[in-house]
Amino acid sequence: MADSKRPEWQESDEHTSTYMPGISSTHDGFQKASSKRFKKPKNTDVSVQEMVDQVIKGDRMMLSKAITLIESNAEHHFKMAQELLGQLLQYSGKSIRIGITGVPGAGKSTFIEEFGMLLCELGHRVAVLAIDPSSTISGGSILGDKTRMERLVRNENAYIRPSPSSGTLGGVHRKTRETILACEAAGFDIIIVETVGVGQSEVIVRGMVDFFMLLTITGAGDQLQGMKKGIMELADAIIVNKADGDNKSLAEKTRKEYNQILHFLMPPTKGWETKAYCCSALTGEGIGAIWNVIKAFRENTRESGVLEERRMLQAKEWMYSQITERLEQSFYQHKEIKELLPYYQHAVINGHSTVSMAVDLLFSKYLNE
Ligand SMILES: Nc1nc2c(ncn2[C@@H]2O[C@H](COP(=O)(O)OP(=O)(O)OP(=O)(O)O)[C@@H](O)[C@H]2O)c(=O)[nH]1
Ligand SMILES: [Mg+2]
Repeated sequence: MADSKRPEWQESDEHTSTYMPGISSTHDGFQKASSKRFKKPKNTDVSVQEMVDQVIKGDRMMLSKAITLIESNAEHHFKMAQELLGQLLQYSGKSIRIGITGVPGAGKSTFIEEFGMLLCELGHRVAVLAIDPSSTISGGSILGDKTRMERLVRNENAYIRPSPSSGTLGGVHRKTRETILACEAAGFDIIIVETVGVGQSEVIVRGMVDFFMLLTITGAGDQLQGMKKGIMELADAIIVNKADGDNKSLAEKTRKEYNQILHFLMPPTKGWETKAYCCSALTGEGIGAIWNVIKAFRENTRESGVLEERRMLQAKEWMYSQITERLEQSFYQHKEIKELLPYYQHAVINGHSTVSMAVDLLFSKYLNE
């Protein structure tokens, strides 16, 4: 690798250096010395520039490395990842970004497999990403699911990436958004972001996609009542899945019930009416019609400018949410604040200080570094 290709910050500090095992650029000195005695490591190290070059050619292995870099929590990897993304940005943005949510067992994985296969057959390249709120707590990951998407996993036009398995929801949010950009730069023109429907993560996914759909099932008289209106208000389509066999007529009835409720809700996308549809992820019936709905949505929102407006707003909101998160981290990790906080908290709880007074004093400390 030519040294001239290295960005400045890579050369500046040997210790926070660019050398990430299995991912990063080569420490030339090390390799020269070591190559005499050791075999060259299997996982050849690569520079950011090489990664960019390969990712934009659509190299999946390099895309995986790039995403691993994006997901890394190490500070110097963060810098590398930003350098990488800075260069990939110009190639991104050209996909349709689709979000899918639904309670466990609604059939999300089955649906994505069937839907993804259809899109691949139509000549698209599909990337499937996941946000799993439980993994941020447990450290586990839902997409052991690769096994449930067997056909899609093997399809060379599909790329499935499990949820980042650690970090705060905010951190996972950043990683997934940046992974979307990397996948787009690698030529994936349809990005599907899946999340289990359990609250906060729907709002996060809604904020990073163009089209958001709620996958649901029948048997839902009570479920309909109990379903948070809030989630329905985020959706551009509601899909009643498992409309097959004996369940078909019930699914149709449920679809109508949803449409009745939707009639009274404010749709999330200007100029687009959210409606309910039926499908069977198992038989594939109705899946093609859902793709037609998404295509119509894209046409409609492109023409009206709503799509562009949404993406601009999303980028803006993302920026502010990152600023808020950084500020919060910086405050709570501040050495003196960490020490003082318990005392002020105690004072507030016991009525010795007003909240405003305590906060004011803490901020004076924080800002007077
Ligand atoms: N009859 C029928 N069964 C389905 C359909 N879609 C999914 N299933 C079944 O429903 C069960 C759950 O499907 P999954 O695709 O794993 O559901 P999921 O939403 O991904 O579930 P989690 O990953 O746990 O959140 C499986 O046994 C599927 O075979 C469908 O359209 N019809
Ligand atoms: Mg699943």
